[in-house]
Amino acid sequence: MLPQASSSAHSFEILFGVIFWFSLISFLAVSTAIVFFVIKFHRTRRDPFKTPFIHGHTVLETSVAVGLFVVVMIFFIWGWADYKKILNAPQDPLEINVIGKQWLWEMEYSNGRKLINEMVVPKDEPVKLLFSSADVIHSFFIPNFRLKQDVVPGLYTTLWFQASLLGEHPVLCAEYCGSAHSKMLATLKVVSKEDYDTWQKQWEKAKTQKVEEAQEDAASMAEQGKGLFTQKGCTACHTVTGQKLIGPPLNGIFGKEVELQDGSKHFRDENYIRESLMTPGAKMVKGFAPLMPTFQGTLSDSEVNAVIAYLKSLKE
Ligand code: HEC
Ligand SMILES: [Cu+2]
Repeated sequence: MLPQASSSAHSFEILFGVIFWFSLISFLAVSTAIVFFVIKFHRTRRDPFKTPFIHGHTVLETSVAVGLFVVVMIFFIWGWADYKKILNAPQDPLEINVIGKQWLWEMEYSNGRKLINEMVVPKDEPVKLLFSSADVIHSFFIPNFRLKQDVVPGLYTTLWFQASLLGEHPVLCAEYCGSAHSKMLATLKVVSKEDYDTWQKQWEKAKTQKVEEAQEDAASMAEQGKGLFTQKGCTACHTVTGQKLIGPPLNGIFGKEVELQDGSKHFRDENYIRESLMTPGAKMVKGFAPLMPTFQGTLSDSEVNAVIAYLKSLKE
């Protein structure tokens, strides 16, 4: 059996066991009874007697029906009581955003720290996961915790737990989501509260240092943006050398004004570029046709940031 690594794992497993063994024993009892009756009441072709007419037995039938109803209600009420415990998280849990996308899990902590396919949580502390999907339906499944939650596009779903066992626990995607579905794996690391705090503090310290090296960072982001510019097909319509194609050239545009179709002028800042990518029709550059496709859903937030950094880095 898998280890029971969360506060709810034990009670779920007891209920699961009760239902499993009850079903298995009932199944064996019914099958045995069928075989027994088939043999006992078997008649050969030569047997001259017709099957006797059997009258119903109201008391027996009613008691079987009532008995089964009671059993089902016990399972239902028991299951509901357990389920109610995982419905609402206790006050002030540690919240982690989890984004499911083809084919990885992205975790984002409230301090901005992002991890791919890896989650670190403190032991014995309530943790609440807030799920969203970037594409199709996924399902976040932690077998050792006996917990699973669907991750649905356009909808926030949640799950909370209290990890009770230090160590690494596998996380799987439990909803078929495309060709690499089976590789959509993550690791959930449970560490002590002290280790968790130092883990976060170290990162926060490193981040502050990084801000000081922001210059270098911007350069690498621009580099990433340059790659995306070719990968995402921008080069089909845009140059960065001043020539017009289907779209206007994009060198040296950042921070300058653009003349729009209706004759008005607009300052090209980050929001303008972002809007050009997400809703290209919102502000049309004068002299061009509305041919740019939207990159909503194709470019992630951080990719848009990289493209902006690249456009910023281009001089006239
Ligand atoms: C199918 C052709 C096409 C593709 C592909 C395309 N664009 Fe465009 N783009 C245009 C056209 C046409 C315009 C001008 C009309 C408008 O404003 O929508 C434009 C406008 C823009 C503008 C505003 C330009 C200005 O002078 O203010 C930006 C920024 C831009 N595109 C960036 C991109 C980026 C980045 C990509 C790739 C991720 C991209 N475009 C892909 C056709 C395209
Ligand atoms: Cu998936």
